[in-house]
Amino acid sequence: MMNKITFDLISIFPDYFAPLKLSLIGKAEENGLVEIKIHDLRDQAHGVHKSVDDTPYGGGAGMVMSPEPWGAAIDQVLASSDATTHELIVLTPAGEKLTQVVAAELATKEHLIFACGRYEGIDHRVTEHYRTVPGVRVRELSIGDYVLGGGEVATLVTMEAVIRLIPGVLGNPDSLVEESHSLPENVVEYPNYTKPASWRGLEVPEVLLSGNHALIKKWRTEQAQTRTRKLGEQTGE
Ligand code: 6GU
Repeated sequence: MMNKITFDLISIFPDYFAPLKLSLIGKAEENGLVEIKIHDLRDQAHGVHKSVDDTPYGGGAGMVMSPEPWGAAIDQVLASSDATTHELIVLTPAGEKLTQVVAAELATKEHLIFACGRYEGIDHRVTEHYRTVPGVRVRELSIGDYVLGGGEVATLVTMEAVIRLIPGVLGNPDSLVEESHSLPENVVEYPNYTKPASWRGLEVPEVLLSGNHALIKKWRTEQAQTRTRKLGEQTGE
């Protein structure tokens, strides 16, 4: 049997993960390629108000997530896992940028734990503590240079990027091979067309109808290079 990757997601909004039942990821779970377990952080909050946050030491705006519920939730996930190594992924705009290289690396792991912070983030001692726990690797990840309300959507993005790279998940693995040729130097693909050959007065480029595979390959490479150069001009790279 293929070794399956287990994903444990910890959040105060478990309903955010409903879309994981759909499409590619839903199919991957049905086929036993991944196992996804969702945990409500609030189950680990024990005060009368089941509070998971508090005011920041040193003052300042907003609230900080308390370390105790996070410690309890992560300990429980670790204790119920039979994996030998665990990646504790903490979603934060201050993290390392998620790239295709990072996604490909995560796709080789046996156990991924996603800690979804909200508010101004999680008490710093949580990552500090788990960095000292044997068998646990802590990875702080960001999905881009903008601020989200919490790590849940970033978790969905990261999971989609990772899960499609797991062997057996994609119907046609050739699409992964084509992608890998274009990474990381050249992340932009050539334009794609399908039937009809003429649509609203716009024609599919002749070369793609020619059946000349060498010529098609050359055209696609040129198109991808042109797109990559234009994107670079826009973003100042
Ligand atoms: Cl991982 N979290 C939050 N809150 N904002 C983000 C992010 C993560 N990545 C980009 N912006």
